[in-house]
Amino acid sequence: HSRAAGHSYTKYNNWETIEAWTKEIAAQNPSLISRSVIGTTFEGRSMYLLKVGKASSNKPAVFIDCGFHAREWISPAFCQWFVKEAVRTYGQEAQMTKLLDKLDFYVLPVFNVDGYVYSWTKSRMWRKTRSSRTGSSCRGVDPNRNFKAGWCETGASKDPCSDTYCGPTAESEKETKALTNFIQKNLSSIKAYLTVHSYSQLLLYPYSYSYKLPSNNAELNSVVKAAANELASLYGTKYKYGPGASTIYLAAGGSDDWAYDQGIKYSFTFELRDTGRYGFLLPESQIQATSEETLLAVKYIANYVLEH
Ligand code: ING
Ligand code: ZN
Repeated sequence: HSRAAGHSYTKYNNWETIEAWTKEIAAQNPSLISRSVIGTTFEGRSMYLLKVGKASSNKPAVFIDCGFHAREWISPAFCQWFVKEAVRTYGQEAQMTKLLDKLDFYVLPVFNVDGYVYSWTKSRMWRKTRSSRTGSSCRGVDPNRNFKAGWCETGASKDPCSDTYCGPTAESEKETKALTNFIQKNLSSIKAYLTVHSYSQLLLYPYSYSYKLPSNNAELNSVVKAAANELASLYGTKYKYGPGASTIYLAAGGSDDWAYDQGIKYSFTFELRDTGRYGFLLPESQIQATSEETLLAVKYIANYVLEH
């Protein structure tokens, strides 16, 4: 397990601690984890990606990112938990062993690193990236409005001061570009895309940029229904599920819609606990339960993808 100074799976860790953790967990589990850098943020920080799985040729992959939005701290906490559980239960638990033998998980523990740091040091409720542009003193772009998927057509703002600012152009953000580059380079192996947000307890699939339904709507609906049942089986936590537009709201430029339109037919957005009592300020005492229940849903989806 990780011995990064001050790191805890049941606490929210700051960026410096998470960064050290990515290095440690990879160093301590060389046969299961390798670390790479897929890009650099606006402020110059590294975007680390952990590839988790037993080495073997031509494996399919499941991509999971956390920390799109700075204030959604439970999301990076889940990605860390996921990696810990993968290495802890490999060779111990049948399902995880099978998953890691047969597929790779690409885990991006914090996508919006600059925003995450800002939410720790300056403004707890920060959401966006931290990029600046000429013509406005407001900073940041909503990374989940910045993808080339009906970009800025609906449910997004052209005002740089808005929390849902879509950016000056699609993929204007270095963080967005790093992710789309990686996924496009690895499109032949990536079978599923999972992006983890909070809060609202939802399991969403495309589309969010329009009310149109994906071609495999019926299949995706049965997958999220079963995944939500798995999740609820542990502590009874209830999730709603369905296409983004009709389940929450119309919002263009999201990463799940973009990934789906790239041909990744299993593309999902998780909105973790809670439903608003604590909202983004989910207490650390709920990290373990939230992560354990979410893990069941993720494993269900990964196993489904492996068998289809
Ligand atoms: N919710 C997401 C948001 O970016 C979403 C919901 C999902 C929008 C998929 C578009 C596509 O608004 C949170 N909490 O960030
Ligand atoms: Zn979010």
